[in-house]
Amino acid sequence: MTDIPESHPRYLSLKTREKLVQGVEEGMTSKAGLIAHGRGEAFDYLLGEETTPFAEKAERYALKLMKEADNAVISINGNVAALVPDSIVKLGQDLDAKLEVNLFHRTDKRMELIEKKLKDNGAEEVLGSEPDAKIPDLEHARALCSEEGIYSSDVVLVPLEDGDRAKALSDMGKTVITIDLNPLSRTAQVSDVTIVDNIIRAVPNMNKQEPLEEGFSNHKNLNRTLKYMSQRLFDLSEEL
Ligand code: PTJ
Repeated sequence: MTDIPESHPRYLSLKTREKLVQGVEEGMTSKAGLIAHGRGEAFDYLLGEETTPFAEKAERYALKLMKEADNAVISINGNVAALVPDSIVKLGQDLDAKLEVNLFHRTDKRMELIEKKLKDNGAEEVLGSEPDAKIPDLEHARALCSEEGIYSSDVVLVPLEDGDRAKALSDMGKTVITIDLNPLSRTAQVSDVTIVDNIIRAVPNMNKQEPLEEGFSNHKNLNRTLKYMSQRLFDLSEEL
């Protein structure tokens, strides 16, 4: 890994990139994962690289839904495994949620490496490598899932998800929660709870927060997030 001095003004951002590059080198993260992250970074700039009050509210509402679920499942892909392997395992344990590896660019090798990464970080059971069910209306590999996990889940957390699959899960009647820095992505738009935050902040935050007990409207929350981004751009332009 490139040795990045802690004094570098973009230290955290560069370290995060390095984790993904390492994930690719180890074979866990897809090359497309690097592109996806770059897009996420651009949106994070608009948020000021901070968790907004709207993201925090969505995170806390997600905790409530997952706690109350009969079968909560967290879907893990190559970016999630590279960026937050420890805190996502902890979240699963705290919420009694199952972990399932579910990949867009699926190969047996990647499935195996991601499962190992999660187990190295304390996960006892990781679903996904022996799929016995399919998400309806999706082409072959992306549809593969486990009957006891994603297929029968009532609440599913799908961080950094493909819009098609998020929609298919929603069409199955599941409550879909996503973490996605792009509030305009198809996933962000079709989910029941959209956490517009960087996963490197969102998951550790969720480990610390209490479930939200007041009402929540995803539509209003997304709307406020977009206004927040627009206002921030406006304020920045005024400073120039
Ligand atoms: O490991 P795989 O094969 O399952 O592939 C995973 C990726 C992420 C490559 C795949 O699902 C993909 O191509 O996703 P998309 O369609 O590019 O969507 C990813 C979304 O996540 C985009 O809207 C990004 O803005 C957002 N995103 C990227 N990095 C982060 C993020 N959101 C939160 N935190 C991030 N660090």
